[in-house]
Amino acid sequence: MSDTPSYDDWKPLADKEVKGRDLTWHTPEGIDVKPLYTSADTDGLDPGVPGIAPFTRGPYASMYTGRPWTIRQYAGFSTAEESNAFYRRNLAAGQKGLSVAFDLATHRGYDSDHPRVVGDVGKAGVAIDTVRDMEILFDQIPLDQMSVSMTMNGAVIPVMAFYIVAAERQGVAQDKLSGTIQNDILKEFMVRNTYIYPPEPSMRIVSDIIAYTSANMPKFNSISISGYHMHEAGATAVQELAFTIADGKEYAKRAMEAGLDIDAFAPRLSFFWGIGMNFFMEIAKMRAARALWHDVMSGLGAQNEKSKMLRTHCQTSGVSLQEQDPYNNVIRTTVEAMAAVLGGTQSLHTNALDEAIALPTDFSARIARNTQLVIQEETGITNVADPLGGSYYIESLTAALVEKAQALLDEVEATGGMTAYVASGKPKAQIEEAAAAKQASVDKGETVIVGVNKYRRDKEDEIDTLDIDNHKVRQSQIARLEKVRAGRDEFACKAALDALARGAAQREGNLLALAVEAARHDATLGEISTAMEDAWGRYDTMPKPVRGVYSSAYAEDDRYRQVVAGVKAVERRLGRAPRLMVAKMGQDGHDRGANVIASAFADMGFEVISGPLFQTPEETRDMALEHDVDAIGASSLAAGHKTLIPELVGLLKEAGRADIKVIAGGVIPQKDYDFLRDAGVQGIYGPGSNVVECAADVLRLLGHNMPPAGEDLDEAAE
Ligand code: MLC
Ligand code: 5AD
Repeated sequence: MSDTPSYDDWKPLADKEVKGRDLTWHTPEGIDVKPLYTSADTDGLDPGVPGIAPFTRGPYASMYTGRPWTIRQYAGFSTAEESNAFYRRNLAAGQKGLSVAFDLATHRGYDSDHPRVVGDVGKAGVAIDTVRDMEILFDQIPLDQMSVSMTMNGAVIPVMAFYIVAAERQGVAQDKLSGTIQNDILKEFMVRNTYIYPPEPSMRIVSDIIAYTSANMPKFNSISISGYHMHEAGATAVQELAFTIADGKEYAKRAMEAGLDIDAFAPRLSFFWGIGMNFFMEIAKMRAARALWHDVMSGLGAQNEKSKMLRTHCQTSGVSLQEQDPYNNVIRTTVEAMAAVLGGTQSLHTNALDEAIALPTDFSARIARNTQLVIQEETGITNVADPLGGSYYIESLTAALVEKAQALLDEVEATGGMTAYVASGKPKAQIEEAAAAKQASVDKGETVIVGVNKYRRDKEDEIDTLDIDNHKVRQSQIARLEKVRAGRDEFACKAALDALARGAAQREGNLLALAVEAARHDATLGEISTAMEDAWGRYDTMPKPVRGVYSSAYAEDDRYRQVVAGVKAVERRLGRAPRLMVAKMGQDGHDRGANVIASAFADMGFEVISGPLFQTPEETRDMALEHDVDAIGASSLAAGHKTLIPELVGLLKEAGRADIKVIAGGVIPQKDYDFLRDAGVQGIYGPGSNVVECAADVLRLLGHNMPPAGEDLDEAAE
């Protein structure tokens, strides 16, 4: 073998070709990827075979040669009737499993008639208030045959109870139910933000659900431990791996502390990854995760091999998709789906091409689904288990990720586990820092996004998007709520809710068992949530955006320095720095964009006031007046913009402060721009906006004459 050419034989040839340029790729994970891998890199790295510990190559022996992954498209919008019809159309066209997206009112434990959720009902998912809604959602879908995933974390107790009772009313016993409940609260406190209660009682909910399902629902996955949302919030692969595996370990430990045998529940713990454009990194991430989990569960004393076998769902990345030239998104999703499949996923959602603007239409959902059908049925990829196993690069990258993630896992462990680590705010700050660095790299054109910061079209074509009339959905939900309340045995319902409230306050009984009883008596989602909220309160946090990432990334950038000089000029005129409030109104907890804006504007010299999540327009107004801000940037990613932002503009006018400029950013379809401008919104920034240019625009709004990009810096200073 000694005469086989090696890396050292190759290196001088490559150096000559590229004239000595360094070809090492320094990844955001801190891995130095070489331009070539050879057999020398995989010495001692034989990953074994699929279906046998440590399962690096896949949980099942036959993998897709035996059964392909489940095509499971996440969906839900408007009413239960409309979502049910959408599900049935999709199942008829080749989808294999269901995955329910609930609206934000439901996520946060509010009935549709609650005053805080006027802008949210039916918008980002389906509105569910009672068992009746759940029955309609699954009408003509036999729950003993269809596996159902439900993405629910905050209001997980009422939603699970409604699902169980809706099945009962279909004649299906609990032990026949198969599916998954997300039930992953730790990542909510880090990135997704649809928590309701403080961390401690929230962790009790998680273990009560694990206890209930392991006793009564043997085919149901009690949790979907999710890295996806960290990925979407900007986490590197190492962060996503380490924090997610650490979350899983924490849940397992809590369940064991509650007296459960690890092998009774661990086979039904499942995972969920976000899959972005970094093709090989994502494949290696999924393989590394399986090896790490095997190790963690062995360490906790699991005996059953199934307890140590990581099974996962994947979703292609939403943030990687763009508003500009949206058909490029089909290509991106295909590449990401290939990574998920080559990484060995068990279940997959592929995003629709209109992702950056709205929820999928029938048209965009069909292309998204067909992306999977084509890979499954036309490419031959499913004919070999783990076809990339043994690749020098893949195996090296897998090992590098295991090593880096293990180091971060050790750090978490040294802090006392993930609950403590989350409470320290460290993981959230680390992820936000990675997100800000990534945004700066995109803004500077170092990270290329075709059609956005390179090859941008002069004029974009409009595409049809889904529009939901939330007022109409809300009216129909309120009508059904009234009907359900009028038809129930009020006395029995109240008794069941009281029992639940006692169970929550006194730490007795299983909360899900108590809620199932209340659901049988038609208690509403809001009532079940309130019964527990009365005992524990609602949890609030204040955002703490990171500082300094932009200023260091942009230290040498002329346009950035021009804007900084402009801010200084405004500061001289006002006698203080210009003040921007970054506001999040409604139940939309997506705060990556808001945090990036807050941190970049602060770095450029603005005084930034970050409003808390979940404000009403009144609360935003009050805070803006209290801090006497010059402008409010309202960030909206869940379609509440047409209701909440115009309301805020009106409230400022009423208060005699029409001078406070309101700008909007986030997922806002072009077709809504005129509506918002007519309502008095002075600037709108969709996905793909350059943050430095946004700041230049805000200065212009504040009356500062910013020279266009490229003009002389000294001129800009005054
Ligand atoms: C699978 N099986 C095989 C096999 N492959 N049997 C023989 N040979 C093979 N090759 C068997 C399995 O053992 C199992 O049976 C059955 O087939 C189904 O396979 P599975 O691997 O369990 O697949 P699935 O049922 O699809 O479950 C996948 C999962 C699950 C374990 C990852 O947790 C899941 O579906 N998760 C989806 C989560 C989701 O959709 N989340 C959306 C989040 S959206 P048995 O008998 O062993 O069960 C979101 C966005 C947001 O979060 O923020 O709102
Ligand atoms: N229907 C379909 N997809 C949805 N997503 C979120 N809500 C819905 C919904 N109601 C997808 C998007 C988003 C990710 C979190 O999930 O792709 O980016």
